Amino acid sequence: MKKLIDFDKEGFKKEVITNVKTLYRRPIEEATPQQVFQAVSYAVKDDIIDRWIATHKEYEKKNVKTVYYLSMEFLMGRALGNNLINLTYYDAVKEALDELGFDLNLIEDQEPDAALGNGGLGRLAACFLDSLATLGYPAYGCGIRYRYGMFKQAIKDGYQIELPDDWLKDGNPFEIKRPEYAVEVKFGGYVRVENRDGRNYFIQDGYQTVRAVPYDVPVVGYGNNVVNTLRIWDAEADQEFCLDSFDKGEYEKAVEQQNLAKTIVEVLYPNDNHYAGKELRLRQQYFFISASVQRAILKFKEKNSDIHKLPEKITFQMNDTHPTVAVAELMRILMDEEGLEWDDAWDITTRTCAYTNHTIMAEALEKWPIELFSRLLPRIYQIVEEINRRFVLKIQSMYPGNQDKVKNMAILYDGQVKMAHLAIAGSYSVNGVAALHTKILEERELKDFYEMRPEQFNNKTNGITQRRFLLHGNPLLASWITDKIGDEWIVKLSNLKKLKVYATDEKYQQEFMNIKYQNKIRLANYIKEHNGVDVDPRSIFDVQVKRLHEYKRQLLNILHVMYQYNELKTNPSYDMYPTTYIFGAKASAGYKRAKLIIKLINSVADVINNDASIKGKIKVVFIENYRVSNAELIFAAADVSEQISTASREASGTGNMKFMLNGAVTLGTMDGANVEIVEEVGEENAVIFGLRAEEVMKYEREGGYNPKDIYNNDAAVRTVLTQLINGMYSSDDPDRFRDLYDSLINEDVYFILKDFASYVEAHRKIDTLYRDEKNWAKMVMLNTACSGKFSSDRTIEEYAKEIWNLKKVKVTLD
Ligand code: CGF
Repeated sequence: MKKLIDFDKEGFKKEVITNVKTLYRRPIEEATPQQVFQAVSYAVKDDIIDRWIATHKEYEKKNVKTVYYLSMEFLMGRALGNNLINLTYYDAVKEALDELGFDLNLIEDQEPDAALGNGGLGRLAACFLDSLATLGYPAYGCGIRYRYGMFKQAIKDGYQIELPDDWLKDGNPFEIKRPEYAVEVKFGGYVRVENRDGRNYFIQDGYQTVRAVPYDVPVVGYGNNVVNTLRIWDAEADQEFCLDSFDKGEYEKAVEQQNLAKTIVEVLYPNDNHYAGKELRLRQQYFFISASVQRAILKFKEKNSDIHKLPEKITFQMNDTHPTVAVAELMRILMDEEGLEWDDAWDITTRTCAYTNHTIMAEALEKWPIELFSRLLPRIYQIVEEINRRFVLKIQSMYPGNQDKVKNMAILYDGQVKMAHLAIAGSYSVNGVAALHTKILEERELKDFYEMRPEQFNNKTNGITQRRFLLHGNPLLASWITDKIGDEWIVKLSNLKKLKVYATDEKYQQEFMNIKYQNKIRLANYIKEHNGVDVDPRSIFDVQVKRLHEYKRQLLNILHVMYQYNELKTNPSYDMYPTTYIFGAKASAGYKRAKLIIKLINSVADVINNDASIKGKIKVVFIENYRVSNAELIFAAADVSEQISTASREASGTGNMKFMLNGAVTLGTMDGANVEIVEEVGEENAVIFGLRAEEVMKYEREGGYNPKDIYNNDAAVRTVLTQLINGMYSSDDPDRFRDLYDSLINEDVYFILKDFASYVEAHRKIDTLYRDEKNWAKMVMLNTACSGKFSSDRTIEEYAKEIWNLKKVKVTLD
């Protein structure tokens, strides 16, 4: 691996020993693994700090344009290993710890995942931060320092149980509290208008206040001395105000403020692609947005005197609709605090804000009741009203008499504030996250907005960082690749195409497949340790790991497993390659059907794994508590990547890219970024099935299809469905899975039965392909070789050039 500067191994060892002593009053020999983790992390942080300071000095000297990536979620995972990788010290530190008698892998396992996110959207934000720092682009990630992150999942009797994720219990050695940058955020009260010198001033009174205090977490770029900042906000009660309230005898008010501060950052809402409409959630949104935008403006003003220059120095990139209140907050600051008139403020705002859409799922589109919104954020609501009034006038002048346009595009409609509409009205750029997704936005979901301003729309296909998901997660493959083509792929993933020539060479095929086999053994050991199930690393590892959502169709996957099991049991000549079906997924705590699907998977696993008569031909494993850290092991070990969402529903997907990078074959629908994966690797190196997006959308326009036709005509489907309600997988309660049965037979909103036969066919094809060892090796190697496009470095270059207009900065250490 590339060396940044010479690593002082002896000095590092001494520092670790000293840290253990000063932190815990213990000699290193008596330190617990957690204490060693803390001591090592502090030593690493020491190294990061100089680079962090140097980076910010350089940014200030050059007065650079900065992107503020505003996101409710940053699914960072563990920091230590990733920081070592990006400092290019990983191997050296491993050696140093060996000499001290510790195994770096075990020390890494001491670190809790920073799970401040649900799934794809939050992990994308984390990959983007890694790429921004690696490419040397000035950036802040802005989010919330949730006291409890994504819940820990335990499986009890096959059911998901949610446990609190107390990730800060032992402290976070990498973060730094910055009380000097604290700001005040106001909620509630009323707005008073004061006329001074012929101008109206809008003053919020009678409000509750919360002190937003930032914690900075370093984001280390790979081998370039750049360290950017993830700024996560904590809430504290405003002490001065509280004391004042006590003095005035307003005890309850003071207590209320304490409670508000405590609850606001207490917990991450565990919903992915689903909006719950809870008041606390809106508070969280305004809290971190107001704090981030206020702070960004203050920082801007340290170096710039003309507020009109804001768009030249800042872009606020809004990650989905969650942060879109930023549009109104920026307007508030520009008008109420900077004294600008509406037109001026609007011009600046709409050249500073940009919006990324991540989904077309109706249940994910945020709409707040006006009653709630205006009560909680009275001044912001006034501004939204005025934005809406002007926007509606614009619609009416462009489309006179067309009431449908107003209905479809207004920001305030039917007693609701539509956050996506606010985002689009207030942004200079609107992007989707894969080509197909952007096309659907333009042609269907956001058609009216696209027609109004086509130049505003663009596509930025998602990406993932190869530094975490290959260099750190799959060290064997990483060093094999470096051996073959050098190590530049770490920062330039398109170099992987140089591996194509090895894909037809038997010697290299064997090397590659041997690495896959080692990784399968590593995962098999993990499964044995965590699930107590023996799986055979020679079987096909067929994997579906992602959030549990009906549109992702884990149900289709498990129904197919049930079907295959039936075949094995009833047809003695049924020939199948031994396959291990691996699932990992968290379901939102309140999503009943998703939780029932988890129970079904575990129930099917129970029956099949314990049936000796099938001689281990099928194994089913549900990996508990799927998260970033175990994902790294899983991607490295997969043969088949299940990407089987109903076409049109998965905006992009990013797991699909991580599997491809690690040499797995996609078994998928033509959905999201799967389309581009197939484009890159060729249809012959993936297995595609099912309805296409246009077909799904056509059925939907025409009111769906009739699943009963399939039930009546396909005996295999009928058998599997009957087994959902005849107690085969729920002998103690035959009706347990009736809801799943009913949902399929009555509506089948996600076209599971419609795609079933085609999915069975796709699995047969996988089975045949896998038996042809040489061709399979070639296929998986080509998948790795063709995955270059899916680096988040490529995505970020596109954002930086086409949306943000950022310049790269070089950082040197004196
Ligand atoms: O964002 C998602 C993911 N579930 O978090 N959406 N949201 N909201 C999409 O469903 C994925 O398809 C997408 O890859 C991800 C990041 O853009």
